[in-house]
Amino acid sequence: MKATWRWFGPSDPITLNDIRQTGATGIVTALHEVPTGEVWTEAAIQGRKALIERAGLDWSVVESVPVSEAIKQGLPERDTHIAHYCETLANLGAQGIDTVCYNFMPVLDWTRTELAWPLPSGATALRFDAIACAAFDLFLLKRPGADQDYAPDTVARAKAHVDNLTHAQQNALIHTLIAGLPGAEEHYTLSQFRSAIAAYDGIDHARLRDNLAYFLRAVVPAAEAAGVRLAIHPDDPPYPLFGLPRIVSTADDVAWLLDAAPSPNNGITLCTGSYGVRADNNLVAMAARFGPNIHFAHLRSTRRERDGRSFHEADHLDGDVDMTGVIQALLTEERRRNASIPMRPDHGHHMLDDLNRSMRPGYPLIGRLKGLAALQGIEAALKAN
Ligand code: CS2
Ligand code: MN
Repeated sequence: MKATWRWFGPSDPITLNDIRQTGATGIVTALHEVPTGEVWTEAAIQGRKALIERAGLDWSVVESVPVSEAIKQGLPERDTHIAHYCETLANLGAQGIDTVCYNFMPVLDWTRTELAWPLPSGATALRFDAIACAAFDLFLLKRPGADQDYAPDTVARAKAHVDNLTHAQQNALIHTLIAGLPGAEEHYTLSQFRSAIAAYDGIDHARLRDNLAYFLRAVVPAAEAAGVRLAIHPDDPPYPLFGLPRIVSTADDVAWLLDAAPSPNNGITLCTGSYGVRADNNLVAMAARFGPNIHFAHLRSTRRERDGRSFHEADHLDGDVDMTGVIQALLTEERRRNASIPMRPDHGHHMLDDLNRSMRPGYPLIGRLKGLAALQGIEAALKAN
């Protein structure tokens, strides 16, 4: 596999020279400074690519070219945004950048309730506590109709949870949930978040699927023409939140997506940590079944907690994901296509000197370095057999 590392651009405290020492040879990045819906010019792409290449690395994957809310909601401006998206794909292809990750999650990108959950070792992990999330939804956001989405005992536990929080802790929870984790393009205050959700009134699972199909029917031919592979990232967590539909959470969703615009260029990011939160997603089976359309892999492992909805980010080899089985399936696919699949360690624990430095939640230096080393060890062992 092509070992890659997510780099957030020139402002990232982890420099390209640092990344050279991690064992990664490819960079995963985006022009985060370009507003969603606008074109990435070939000159801007070329400039960023040259910076990466001067450090002795390649720009392997774009994560992400963000999809606008107008496209997700099917608003009239979507056609302009889709035309810009196609132009961006053409410009990336012209620069030889051939893999593009994106997601189709309404309003929020990935979501957690705790950014520094202490592990027994002294390192910290990201965690999603379904009760804390319900507490936010019911008692801080006060979303109309939210009480109908939760079982009575969840409402009671959420109430107890919020009553136990100080004002500062409540604000921290709000901030963690909606102010935007690394890579998310949208950042909300409470009132902005309420209006963003209200915009989805009348957009159910079926409508959102129609909007994704409309997008795919336009961008997949453009990706083919540009020589670019599209790789949709799954919903994280892989189920609806705040009454918003989510449509990229299961193997059936992937089968639907591939069928909506059949093409080798219409593919997925196999994010094992995201899909792995659902016990009904068999990651090894998914890696084998969708192999030809897997264009990018995010390898990390999550551990489900008692209620089946809460989870934390485990060590890369220690969660609910059969990482060895997944890597084996990806290596089989690499042999079939005679080309390597880019993978990154996705997130990592904050540990050792990570705890003394200011680093993006989930994107520490040492924690990801440890994850990458473990993953590469598995790959080497499997290849030696
Ligand atoms: C997150 C997101 O789980 C993840 O990988 O770090 O930033 C994710 O990369 C984006 O949602 C993909 O579009
Ligand atoms: Mn991921």
